Amino acid sequence: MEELCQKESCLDLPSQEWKKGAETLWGFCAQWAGPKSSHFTEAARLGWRKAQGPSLGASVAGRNGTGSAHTCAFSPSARRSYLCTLPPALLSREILMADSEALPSLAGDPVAVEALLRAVFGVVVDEAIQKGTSVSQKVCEWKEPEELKQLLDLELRSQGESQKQILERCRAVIRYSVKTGHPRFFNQLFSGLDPHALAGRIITESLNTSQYTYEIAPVFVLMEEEVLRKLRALVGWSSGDGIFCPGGSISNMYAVNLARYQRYPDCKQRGLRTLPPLALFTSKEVGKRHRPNPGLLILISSQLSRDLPGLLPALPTSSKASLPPGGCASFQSRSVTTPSRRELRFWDLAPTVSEWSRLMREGKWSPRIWRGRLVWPRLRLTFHFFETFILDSGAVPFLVSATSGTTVLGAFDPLEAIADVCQRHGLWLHVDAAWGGSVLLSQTHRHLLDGIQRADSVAWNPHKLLAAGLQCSALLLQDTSNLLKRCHGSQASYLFQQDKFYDVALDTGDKVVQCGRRVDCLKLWLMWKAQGDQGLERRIDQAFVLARYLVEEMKKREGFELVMEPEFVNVCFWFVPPSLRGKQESPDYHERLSKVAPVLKERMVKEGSMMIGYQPHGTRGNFFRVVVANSALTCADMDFLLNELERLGQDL
Ligand code: ABU
Repeated sequence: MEELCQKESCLDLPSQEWKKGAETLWGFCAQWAGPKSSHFTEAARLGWRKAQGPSLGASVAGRNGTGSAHTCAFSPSARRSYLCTLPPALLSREILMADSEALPSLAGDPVAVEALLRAVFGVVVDEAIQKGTSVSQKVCEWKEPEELKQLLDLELRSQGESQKQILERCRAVIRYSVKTGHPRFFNQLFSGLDPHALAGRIITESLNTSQYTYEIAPVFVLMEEEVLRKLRALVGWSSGDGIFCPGGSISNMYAVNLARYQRYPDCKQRGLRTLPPLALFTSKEVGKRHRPNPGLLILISSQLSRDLPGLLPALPTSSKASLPPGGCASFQSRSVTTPSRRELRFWDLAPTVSEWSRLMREGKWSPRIWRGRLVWPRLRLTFHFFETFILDSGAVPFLVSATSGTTVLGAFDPLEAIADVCQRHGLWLHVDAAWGGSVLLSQTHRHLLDGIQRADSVAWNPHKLLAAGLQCSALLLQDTSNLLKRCHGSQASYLFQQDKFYDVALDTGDKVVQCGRRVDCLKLWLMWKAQGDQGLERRIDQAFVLARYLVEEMKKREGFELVMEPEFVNVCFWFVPPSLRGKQESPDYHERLSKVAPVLKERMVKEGSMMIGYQPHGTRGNFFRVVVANSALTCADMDFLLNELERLGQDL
């Protein structure tokens, strides 16, 4: 058979790929030589039949219409293939195909594929899931970056690796990754591992489709619609729209874009230069700088404006190019806080007064408005100030973004009061409930979000407290006028043909600014099916109970000082080490206390015993934030946390 090789080109073909190669080349030859070529037909038939056999080679030969011969041969026993005098285009395609010797392909060796995947799943179940969620194992295995690079052997090489090596690589990836499903992982607003959600994620990855059209994602288009309907119902809406987004910040930016488009529907055609300066109110924790009290800030946004041009894909390139750097006018970013309901005692406008004073000196603000407006720390008056300021500055207010569950302290803005202001002034009300939205499932605690039904849009991340898995971030809208599609649609003719054989309203791709979109609904849907509303509600309530348990236990111990009574499942506190106890009056007490959390964090991570986040917040120095989110947690884990902090900090 190998005599057929004309030595013009000899290619290595991996054993696992040889059948696939035979099929592929057979297809090329059939196309090129024509199926009627007797020489080709016979050889191809022979080759095809033999290609199915366990050890024999296959040969395909033919003659094209112009008389130039081409020949291909496969020799599985020698694990080589030869192909000769094929057109260069075909040759280069074959070279690309034949250059991968690492993994089995589905077509080439389904048995090897199955063996590989079963082995990988076994490693995942053993290492990532069982060990990864066991308190007898570490939550992380810290390595310095240079050492980790060596351990992982990250370089990508021309030669592929064996299945055994690949499995070792999977083990190493899992070993050195942080186990976010571990009961001692308190570091982020997500934690825990829901098996049904994970099953959904595995299926999603295996099916590998994009959510943009019904034709390629029929199940998921209908499922997304149903999941969003369920989330909207919990908000309190019987109709509306929505979309799963790549994260809460993107959901929030969508809301801004929609609010602006609703107010200026011709902005896509006319460009942003034609709009007046716009102003919005948003939760101060969206901003870069954090102040003592989470609440609202007025952000005349240079920060936000950086994000907006990316949300206008439908603008003609020329008008995009002519836009100012920001989508909202180029104002300074300034904040004024209002208190959230539990934090009125922290209310202090003094720093803000000096900022506004500077604006006044710079002629950006009328003194008339300045006097008599800022000094009262009362929500209504502060809003009155906002309104007056904005109107006087010429900026057009268009949106308020309130927060239900701030990132650090877990505070909830008073939505009813904010909704009153929005209603009075025709402002779009967006609620960033990325963290706190899941509380809507709890009959006991959903009052924290009273008023959310009055919002125009809501961002809610089930990947956080519900542990649906990253990412699962819903933007929910009360709108029923197809605003999402009108605002973001670009009518790509290769995806959204209007003469399709099914109802094209099912195609969701024009609701979003991206093109391909991950399927994020299945993991949530499957988990919800398994748990029901009741199971999910129990999880939320349990998290509140455990957070309260942790707080009460802290109060019994000497070395723990709460930042505030938690409103949610964020428990914020200082660990006061023995050397600082009773020294509260020392001038350097706060400075020294602020250094404790980073030291303890390093110790816990290097031991792998637990992970807790810390941060400064406004004028407060570093403190720990424990997020009680993992549904596998028990009181014993809370006790462990306190004991472990005491152990790690006993010499400080
Ligand atoms: N989306 C902000 C999440 C930050 C955190 O997990 O702490």
